[in-house]
Amino acid sequence: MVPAAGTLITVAPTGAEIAKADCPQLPTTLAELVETAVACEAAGASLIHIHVRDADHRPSLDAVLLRETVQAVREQTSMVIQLSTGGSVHDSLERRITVLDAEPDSCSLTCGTTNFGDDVFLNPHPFMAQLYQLAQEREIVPEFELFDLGHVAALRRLIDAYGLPFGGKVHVDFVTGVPGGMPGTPAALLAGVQALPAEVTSWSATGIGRSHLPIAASALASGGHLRVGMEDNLNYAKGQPVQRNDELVSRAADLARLMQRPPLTTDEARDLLSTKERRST
Ligand code: KMH
Ligand code: ZN
Repeated sequence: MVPAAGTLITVAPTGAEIAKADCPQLPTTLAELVETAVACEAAGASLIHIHVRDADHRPSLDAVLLRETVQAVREQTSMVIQLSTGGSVHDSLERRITVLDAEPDSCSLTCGTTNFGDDVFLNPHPFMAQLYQLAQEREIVPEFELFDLGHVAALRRLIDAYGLPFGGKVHVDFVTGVPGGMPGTPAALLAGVQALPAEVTSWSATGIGRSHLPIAASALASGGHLRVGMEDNLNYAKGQPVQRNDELVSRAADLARLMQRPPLTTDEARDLLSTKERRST
């Protein structure tokens, strides 16, 4: 892997787990999401990982909402747009795969089933294989989400069976600290990094909750990129709830600059991931 000179900062602003009623500052409407995207791009994010919510602020995989969201964020920012295919733990595999119809630049692709708190986040191999091949066909770049060390082996199996993603790059994201997945510790993260297949061209990491900052620091120190956002962490510091996603992005950008690996521009992010140009000129 070529050492990264800059830092890809991904923002995951909403997620599917937190209720609006419990966290009114969570961006759940299209207007809030677009406003968040614009602020996060200005703060240094170049990739946005999106889950959409319906009019009642509940997680949704509605095709119209997804299309409208991709279109609006594409019009208002130049960030790489990644739609979640993970959805919520209650979404069916059949519905989750339809997310690609909204023509995002990128999609998440989780490399295995994981205990997710008291729930199960289901990703059987045939689903992963189907999603991977559909992403190749639609020229959408997958981001392989690795919640556990075994997911690295599942990624190896996918590449062996189906070759490289569209664009030829392989970008993975370690999601650490989920109750049931790999712990949010530097040791666990580095074990995952050391096991990555040679085909991987870049990796990022996020730590859920309290592991957010230690994982960000470990990733930066080890040549990785960063994912931050309210999907993963609702506290800026002890006793200080996050008010806006761009607070987390600004802090990540400061850390990256401090480590002499400044945030990538959106064009640099597109190069890193080899996404297809879908913006109209
Ligand atoms: N909401 C989690 C069950 C993804 O976006 O692909 C799954 C998730 C991963 O958030
Ligand atoms: Zn997600």
